[in-house]
This record gives sequence, structure tokens and C-alpha cells, in this order.
Amino acid sequence: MSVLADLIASLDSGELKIVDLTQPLGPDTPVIGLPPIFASSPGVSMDVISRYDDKGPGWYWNTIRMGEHTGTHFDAPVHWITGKDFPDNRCDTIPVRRFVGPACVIDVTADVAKNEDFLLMPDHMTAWEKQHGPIPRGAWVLLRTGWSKRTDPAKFLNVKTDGPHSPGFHRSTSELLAKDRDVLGVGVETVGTDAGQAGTFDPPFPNHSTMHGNGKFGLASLCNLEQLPATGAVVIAAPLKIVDGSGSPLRVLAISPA
Ligand code: 23J
Ligand code: MN
Repeated sequence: MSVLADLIASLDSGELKIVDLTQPLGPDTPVIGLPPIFASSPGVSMDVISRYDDKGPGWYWNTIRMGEHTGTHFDAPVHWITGKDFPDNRCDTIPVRRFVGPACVIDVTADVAKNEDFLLMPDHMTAWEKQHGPIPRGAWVLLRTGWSKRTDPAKFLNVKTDGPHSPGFHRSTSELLAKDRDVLGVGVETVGTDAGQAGTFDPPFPNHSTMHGNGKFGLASLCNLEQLPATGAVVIAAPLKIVDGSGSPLRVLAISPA
């Protein structure tokens, strides 16, 4: 067990740090907009149950209501029709070992600055692997786009007359990562794990379709990815144990070299 004692000692000495990859969750949290023919997901609302008052003189607590896919959140395979029949495909049944894995951070900030509809291609991944080594099995692949710096919700969602515009994965890259590299899943800084225009792609939302169709996960609305090395960090992303849950807001933590 010396590895765990060493972990605590390294955190205490500052050799390792905990990086919070989570956005604040509250009524101002932006929510994905789908075409109006589809049902939409409610944002966060909160109501005070009591706050040291006649409803509860010694205690403060709130009621919260939101869609499962709100803010920094986890996508389980059952979220998508392609993943609906996998065993252990929902928030309460996924084996907890699968919430922890090494992080591979793909920095495409410069590409996204030039093209907000940038799609990560397989040749970009293989170039990354030439520099940093192969993506190990069971990794979290995190797409660093700089998108979390868009603190204005309108710029974060970036909806134009033809729909939202934001970066993501090309279908062939999702297939490479899910089938060949056998990742845990992918994480992004944008509101969803598909590109903004992915509703118009064939098939629609190819990253959701491919990841969940291979039993893999998604993490959306991450931040602070620039605080992580390309390799060498460990990510812990454990959703709430919602019975039959398709996803959940969560606190995503990375253990990283300082
Ligand atoms: C439902 C339909 C399309 C999308 C999404 C949900 C998400 O991004 C999500 O949060 O899973 S693109
Ligand atoms: Mn989601």
C-alpha cells in the first residue's frame, strides 16, 4: 500500500496537485439547445428549504432540479440508442473501476482559434501519439479546445442562424478511440461531446453514437485542461448513482504532476 502513502505524501509536498476540471453548477449554467421539434432539458433551479429561519432554525439546505445532462456532466452508454442494450450501461450499474483512468490531453486550441467548427481527425491523433506515445487502454481522452474560456453563455453555446458552432470529433476519430484504443471515453470543454453542427452530420451526433455504441462514456463542459500535462495525470469522474440514470452532473478531479 506504499503507493497510497506516497500519493498523500506527494500531495502534501506539492509534487502532485489536484486539478478541478469542473465548472460551477447553478442557475446560470448554460444548457444545450436542441432543434425545437425535440424536448429540451431544463437548466438548474434551486429553492431554499430552510436557512436558519422558522422553516429550520439551525440549518440551511436547498432543493435542486435540473436535467441529468447539465453543466459538467457524465454521459453513460444508455444515454444513446446505440448503447441502450449494453450490460452495466447506466449510472448506477457501471463498475466503479471504470471511472478512473489516465488522462491523454489533446491540445487543439490553436486549430479551434482559427475554426470554431474544428473536428479532430485520426491523423491528428496519430501525430499526437508519435510525440507522446500510444493512448493506453482505459484512458480518458480530453480534447483541450480553450472553449471553457468562453464565460459569456451566448459565446459558449455560440448559436447562429444555422444552429450551434463548436468543435468536436470526426466520426472516424471517435471510432479509432472507442474501438481500437479502447478508451474509457472522451471529455470536452464544450456543452456536449459532439460538435455544435453534429446534428446535421450523417449519422447525427456521431461521437455520441460511436462512443455509447461501444460502451464508452462522455464528459462535457470540462475546464482547466490547460493545467494538465499531455500525459501523466489521472482523472476520476464518478457520476451520481442515479437509478437508471443516463448521465449526471459530477465533480471531475485530476491528480497531476504539479
Ligand atoms: C441529447 C441530444 C443531443 C446531444 C446531447 C443530448 C448532449 O450533448 C448531451 O448532453 O449528452 S448533443
Ligand atoms: Mn450529456
